[in-house]
This record gives sequence, structure tokens and C-alpha cells, in this order.
Amino acid sequence: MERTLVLVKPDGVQRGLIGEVIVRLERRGLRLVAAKFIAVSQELAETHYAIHKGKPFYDGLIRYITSAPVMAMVWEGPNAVAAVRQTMGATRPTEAAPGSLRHDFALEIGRNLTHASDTVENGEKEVALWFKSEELVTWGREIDRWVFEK
Ligand code: IDP
Ligand code: MG
Repeated sequence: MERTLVLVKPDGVQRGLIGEVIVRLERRGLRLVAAKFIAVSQELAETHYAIHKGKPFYDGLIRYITSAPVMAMVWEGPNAVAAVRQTMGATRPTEAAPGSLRHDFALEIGRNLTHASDTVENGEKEVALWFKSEELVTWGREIDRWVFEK
């Protein structure tokens, strides 16, 4: 089953939107695999956002993600990566589709509430970066056959 890393970033936590993010992912039919509420270390932030090193917004991004606790989660389901990116909306909130989280709750690209893995490959890497394998819960729900076709 495809897995993706989701972060409710510091602004989402401070604004009391952890529940809103979880509600939307649960309601979509995705299955929670792991969750932890943590203060992000400088080292974890730099590894997670290594691809953005050198960009003008990089220093601010590292300050943002380490500024207050985040809610880190792993969600799974068919096409989980694409489904979660769609539920979050485009990176720039003013370009996010109406009904998406970033459209409904954010205004600025540097305060866009959430992170979600952008490819299946990055999803696997990010899940391994943020969680130990023993923190990932393998389980099934009674309703899975009514949400997942196979
Ligand atoms: P994503 O979070 O939608 O995958 P990325 O392009 O991977 O977007 O950028 C990572 C994060 O860096 C964004 O979510 C946003 O918080 C921040 N970011 C990206 N571009 C800018 C910018 O131009 N100004 C400020 N922050 C930015
Ligand atoms: Mg990204």
C-alpha cells in the first residue's frame, strides 16, 4: 500500500488545525499508519529540506519548521501520495484549489500549514527519515473493502 509523510507544520499546530488535517485525511478514506508530536531538530529539518538548500527561502523555511512543534504522520492508501497532495492543495495557498486545506486555511507560501511527500519514492524516503520501522502500525479496518477496491 502506498504511503506518504504528512506534517502539520508549526503554524497549523499553533492555529489548532491538527484535528482539521486529520479529519480531512480520515474522511478521504486514507488509513493512519503512524503519528508523533515532536519538536523538529535542526539536523532533521536540514535533512528533510536538503533539496531546497541554497534557495532564497531556505533559511526561513528551516526557521519556520523548527520554530514550534509539528505533528508528523504517515498515511496510506491507493494513490496516497497524489490524494494527500490534492487534499493539501498547491504550495502557494492563493493557487490552491478551493476546498483544499491550503486554500481554506492559508494565505502565504511560507505559512502553508502542511507538508506532504511529492512522489512515491520521496514518500518512502521521508517515512524512513521521520519514523523508525517499529513505529509504523500495520492494521486493517472493517470498512477497508468499501474504500479500497482491491
Ligand atoms: P511543497 O511543500 O508543496 O512540497 P516545496 O516546493 O517542496 O512545496 O517547498 C517546501 C516548502 O518550502 C513549502 O511548503 C513552503 O513552506 C516553503 N516555500 C517554498 N517556496 C517558498 C517561497 O517562495 N517562499 C517562502 N517559502 C517557500
Ligand atoms: Mg515539497
